[in-house]
Amino acid sequence: MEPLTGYRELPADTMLERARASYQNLRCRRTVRDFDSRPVDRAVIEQCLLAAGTAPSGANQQPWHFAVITDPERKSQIRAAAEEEERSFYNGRAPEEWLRALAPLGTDANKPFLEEAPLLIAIFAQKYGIDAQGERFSHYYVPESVGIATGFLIAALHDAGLATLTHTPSPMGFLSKLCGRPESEKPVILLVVGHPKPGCQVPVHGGIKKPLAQISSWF
Ligand code: IYR
Repeated sequence: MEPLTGYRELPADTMLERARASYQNLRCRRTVRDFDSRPVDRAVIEQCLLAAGTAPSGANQQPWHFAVITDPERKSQIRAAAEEEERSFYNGRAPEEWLRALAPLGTDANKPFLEEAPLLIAIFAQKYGIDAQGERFSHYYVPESVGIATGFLIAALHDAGLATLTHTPSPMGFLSKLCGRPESEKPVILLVVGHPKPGCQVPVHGGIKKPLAQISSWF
């Protein structure tokens, strides 16, 4: 054990002020699909990845890996593979109900942002660990842990003035090969990161959030 050093209690009014500021910052985040190609400083991304890596995880096993792709050739390969999957998704594989749910977003099989955005972060979940002897060991609460770390990452990128798209080409197995990741890891999210294109438009639908009374209850 060691002393808890990072925590400091805040006066009640400061607490409320900061909680409000945090909400006001996060409520401005919008998922963007139209990216400028301006590059982003690697040091900024590294700080955001470090922030993601502080997330709580099952048994502190940190069962995640973030593969950052900036190389145009690799981005093109990812776009080609993703669009192939998306074409089959939009042209038959997706059930009607799913397509109806997506209609307000206006998405289709075209994914130019996969080449236009300066960087893509492929997020991998480590289904199990491999020890120094090459033996497998169990990881616990993997989807929850990776989801929390991804949330931290999105919030850190937003705070740094970057826009993101939580993209989920389905299936996305092609990312394992393109990023050279082992069988023990499953790609779960392809986060598109960069600056929004000037004049970028976003769907009205995405900005409508459920009210507090609907998303919470108190006992
Ligand atoms: N992967 C597809 C479809 C898609 C699915 C969901 I759920 C979304 O919130 C958005 C899109 C695509 O990227 O177009």
